[in-house]
Amino acid sequence: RTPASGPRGPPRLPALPLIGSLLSLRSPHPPHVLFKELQGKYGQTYSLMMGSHRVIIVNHHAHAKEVLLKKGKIFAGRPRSVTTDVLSRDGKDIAFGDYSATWRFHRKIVHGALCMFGEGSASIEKIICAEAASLCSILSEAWTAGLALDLSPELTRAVTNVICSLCFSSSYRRGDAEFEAMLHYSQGIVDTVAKDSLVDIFPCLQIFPNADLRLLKRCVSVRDKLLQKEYDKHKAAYSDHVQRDLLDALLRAKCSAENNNTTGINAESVGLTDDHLLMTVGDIFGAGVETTTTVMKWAITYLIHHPQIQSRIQEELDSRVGMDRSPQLGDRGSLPYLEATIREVLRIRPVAPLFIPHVALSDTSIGDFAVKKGTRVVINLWSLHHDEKEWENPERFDPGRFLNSEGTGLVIPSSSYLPFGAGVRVCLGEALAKMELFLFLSWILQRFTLTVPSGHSLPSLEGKFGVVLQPTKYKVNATPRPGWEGKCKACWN
Ligand code: HEM
Ligand code: PLO
Repeated sequence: RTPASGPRGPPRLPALPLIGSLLSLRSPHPPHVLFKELQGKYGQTYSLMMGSHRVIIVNHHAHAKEVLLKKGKIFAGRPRSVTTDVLSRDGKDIAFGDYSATWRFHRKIVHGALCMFGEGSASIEKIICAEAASLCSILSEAWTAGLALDLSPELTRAVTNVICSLCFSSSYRRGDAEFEAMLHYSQGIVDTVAKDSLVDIFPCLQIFPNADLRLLKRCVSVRDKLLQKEYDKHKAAYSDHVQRDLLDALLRAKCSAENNNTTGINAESVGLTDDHLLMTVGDIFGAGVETTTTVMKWAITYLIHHPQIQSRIQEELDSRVGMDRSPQLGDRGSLPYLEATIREVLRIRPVAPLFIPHVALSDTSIGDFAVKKGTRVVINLWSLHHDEKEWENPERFDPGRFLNSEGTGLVIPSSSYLPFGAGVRVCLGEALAKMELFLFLSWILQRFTLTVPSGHSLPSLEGKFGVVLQPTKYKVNATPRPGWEGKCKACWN
């Protein structure tokens, strides 16, 4: 650094030629792995150009925490992109919406509504347990019929029904046509949205027909019709006195802003338009389904790879819960090995390995590096969770890392662990996701042992990069554990 030139930005990757190879979909590595490797050459924090945008990649926890916590408000912006604009009607949602008074207001309402149904609430626990029971009876039916199952649609339906209850007070039955449509559109969105496709790198390309963008628009329009149908039903049934779900909570906030002339808050000015409400509930619905389902799939994938970890969880369940009742949230404290396993799954395969990009809202700095207003910042959670200085043998799946030396209590052994982000943009669904992961996994493992059918190879641990990092499809045998084979259906609850 020289006094004449002032503080410098982070090391830069050569611009265009490299970007061509870096982000083209033909690159052999997914972006999070490549960005981790590039540290060797450019250091932990470096910058590159994506089209005309400068992007800083942060690979170390100290800088990540400066961005998320210490300077959380400065880095609370979100970039706009063609695909996220299609998904969120130009950022009228929480996840892809820029930092603003409207955004803060929406986050507050959703946060309040989720807390109301959240931790400690008996009703959400009941909803999750009912879905866990139904999931287990499907596994049992498949076993009786001698079938191996792709668990993905079953897990998705269980998780979807929890979020459907919270958002809309509704649920889907097996084979429901609307649910099948939802599975299809949501996968289409996951495959295309926010992907480093050419459309996002070179926004001018949107004027050309593009297969990804066409698919995304088709899927978003199916989703929007479903959301609109729920919205219309809720509007028709709306009453000031009853608040059944998140959509009611949002409508109530809208109505009270519309009827309140005294405070100067009006519905339009705080952003409580129909579009905002729809996009917000669409976010919670989409995030609620895709994230938790993905973690469940990763957890099962790793348990199949590590039968000894699976049986240790089962021993813990047998000794602390037994066979005469089902696990409940109150058991969380007495099942540390299961909790440690969930933590380890979230470490080794982070759902959102690059988070959603943040944007600097004013000139600022990261460590000694100057950062200009408008710069995009990508936190590479993959690097944080696979940092060899913080985690011994980071690719080894070892829940024991999160236990104290006696194996009796939970610890977070490194500050390089941020599965839900932190600060102003921290995940809104952390508490809900943790309840679901705990209850679904404990119910399943109390009753079944999961394996791949004989002759099948173990599922891949690599994952498919997208807005969420998903495991690939495979079939599972769920064999009832001793004592559970003959139990009648009613006893499964
Ligand atoms: C944001 C992780 C489940 C709603 C995020 C972020 C991460 C994350 C890493 C981005 C933070 C950032 O950009 O700085 C996870 C994981 C989940 C999970 C690992 C499951 C295990 C959920 C659920 C919901 C949810 C169940 C909804 C109920 C959101 C929303 C945001 C978000 C709305 C955007 C927040 C904002 O931009 O202000 N989540 N999430 N998430 N999550 Fe989650
Ligand atoms: C998942 C597909 C849905 O159809 C739409 C949707 C909405 C919100 C997104 C979510 C998708 C993927 C995971 C995201 C979430 C908002 C926050 C969450 C990006 C695209 C994470 C992990 O950051």
